[in-house]
Amino acid sequence: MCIPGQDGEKLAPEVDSLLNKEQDQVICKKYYSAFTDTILANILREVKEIHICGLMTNVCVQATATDAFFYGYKVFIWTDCLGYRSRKRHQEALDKMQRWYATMTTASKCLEQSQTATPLCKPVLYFVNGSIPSWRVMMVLHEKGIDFEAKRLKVMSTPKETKSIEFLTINPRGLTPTLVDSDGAIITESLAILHYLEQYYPHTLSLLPITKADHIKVLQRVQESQNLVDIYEPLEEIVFKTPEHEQSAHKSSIVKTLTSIDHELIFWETYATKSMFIACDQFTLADCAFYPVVTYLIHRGLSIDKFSALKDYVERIRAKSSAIKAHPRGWGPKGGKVNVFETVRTIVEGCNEKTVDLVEKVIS
Ligand SMILES: N[C@@H](CCC(=O)N[C@@H](CS)C(=O)NCC(=O)O)C(=O)O
Repeated sequence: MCIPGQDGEKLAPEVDSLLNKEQDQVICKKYYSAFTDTILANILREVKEIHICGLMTNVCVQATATDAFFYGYKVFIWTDCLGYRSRKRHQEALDKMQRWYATMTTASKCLEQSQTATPLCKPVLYFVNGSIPSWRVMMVLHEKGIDFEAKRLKVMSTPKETKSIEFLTINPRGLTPTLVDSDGAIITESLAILHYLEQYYPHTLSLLPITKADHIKVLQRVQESQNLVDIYEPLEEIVFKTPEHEQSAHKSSIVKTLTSIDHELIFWETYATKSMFIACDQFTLADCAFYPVVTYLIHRGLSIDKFSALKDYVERIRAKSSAIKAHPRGWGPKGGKVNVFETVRTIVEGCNEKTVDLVEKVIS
């Protein structure tokens, strides 16, 4: 019997060894049909074909195949991967399914077909290296194990590759990330792409929690992650876009911005204290939206030493393989060539003691 927590519930070692623990989703069912009282139909929203194997043919397999047919899938039964007690009942079930709604096939036939099939073209992600929005999308693509082609556009050279005619015809704003999906659908805006990938790649690892309470937190945190980006932005304007001799005119804006960053980080420290990941105890879209933001700021010289839960959180995510794969190319642990936080500290150095103290408190 498959009693939760007991040996009967475990997958056979041959099946277990084929599982990709990071990508494959295992769903426990309580009824004959795998669709009854599970999230299977939700996960397979965009899927057209369903292939069924398992046991027993005339019980769970047949019940699942019947439901799959009524959900509108094209149903395939792998006849060489079925288990049964009575050959007669097994054969009767196969005949019935074949007569009404299912196509009989075998594992080897499907494997052969998948090897000879022309590969589908991959989604293409246009990205700028080290940009927070592109980084977010890469995290999701890697976490969900979606095979994609990454096309890097250079923005430091003139003219910028993001403003080429070719790219502007794909995204008239000339901004990355821009995702061109394998069916030609074009989607821009990092946070919108995150939700798009979750919705249109449902057969991959889900990055949304099942419970309503956690789902709400994820939706909120994804949006909130942009707060920190928007608050920090003036510092980049001052450091990268303002001539050096004019920078000191922005002292009060620097102090205001640093104070706001500190205030914003207190929220994230609280979130990091409450759960394993930034929205709940599951790695979700919220982590993909937020982790690149905080890691970017650290790269630019922000210290989060005083936010111990946040610091632990960053270390935990940094070790994940999706974070390693999505990490901007050429970025080492030492931080960027321009230390924005250090630069603004030197700009406000001439301020009164109270202001300098405040700045020190925020950045160290
Ligand atoms: N709100 C957009 C912002 C996109 C954006 O500003 N992308 C920048 C990189 S951070 C870009 O592609 N810039 C190209 C350019 O400046 O030409 C998003 O979240 O996707």
